[in-house]
Amino acid sequence: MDIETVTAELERAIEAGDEEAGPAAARALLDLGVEPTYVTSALSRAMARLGRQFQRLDVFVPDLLVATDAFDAAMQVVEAALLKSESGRKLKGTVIVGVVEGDIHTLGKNLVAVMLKADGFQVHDLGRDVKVARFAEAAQEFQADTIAMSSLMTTTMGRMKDVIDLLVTQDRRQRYRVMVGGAPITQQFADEIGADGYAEDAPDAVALANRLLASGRAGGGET
Ligand code: B12
Repeated sequence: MDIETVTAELERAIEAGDEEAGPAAARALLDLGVEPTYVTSALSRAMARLGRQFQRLDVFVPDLLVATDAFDAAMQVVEAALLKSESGRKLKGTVIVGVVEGDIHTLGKNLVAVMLKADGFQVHDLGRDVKVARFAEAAQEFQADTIAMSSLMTTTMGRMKDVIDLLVTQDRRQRYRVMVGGAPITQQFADEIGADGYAEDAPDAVALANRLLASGRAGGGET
């Protein structure tokens, strides 16, 4: 089978929530020689399409849940391929990642975490529904230099500002580079809340983390 056909099969499998066909198609694509990021783009595309169907009430939460399981299963295959090249690399910086309080959308955050790891960052994943104070506490606990926050909902994106405000109150804001992302987040929002950077997808998140690292200083605004 050719790459195009298998890609279509992968996207179909994710949308249908097929936990066997999804990973099988992901594996087949890697065997055909595509880059792992090609597969993650296809996975994201399928989810975005499902999101639009959800908005039109063509599919419902249970459909999203089975699709999430299929996405996770396919991601395990891609993760193994992504992390294969990681071993032996010099560690870059330490990043804590998490989905903000009130939000349980984990797929994008997981993708960002894996790709940062694959690029040589040490990543501590705080999971989902992470309380505002926990971000600040974990940054200290893991001696992080970067805090990466994800939010998928307009109703939860405000928690990102709460975390930054808390760091300011604690007089610790300058110690960390703060990255934000997720479907409703924009560069303008990132600027408004005083984050150091925003990226639209996982590959851009990695590029951003490297840019912030190369800027040679802790947080406080990307120059
Ligand atoms: C799958 C899904 C779910 C699943 C989540 C399962 C899971 N474990 O993640 C389930 C079924 C649980 C769910 C529940 C709900 N959902 Co929902 N969900 C989605 C859906 C369809 C896809 C999200 C996704 O996984 N995308 C794929 C990933 C790979 O993409 P991504 O998350 O955008 O991440 C990429 C980038 O954004 C970026 N990125 C992400 N994080 C970060 C972080 C940093 C630092 C950086 C730099 C970049 C970055 O890189 C990622 C990779 O490229 C979206 C639709 C959409 N358009 O996003 C709705 C959506 C987010 N959900 C929505 C809603 C309303 C809900 C519910 C309230 C539904 C309900 N009635 O119960 C609940 C809320 C639960 C809660 N409290 O969080 C709305 C939100 C609307 C809003 N208010 O803004 C959306 C937009 C759907 C819609 N069009 O209405 N959902």
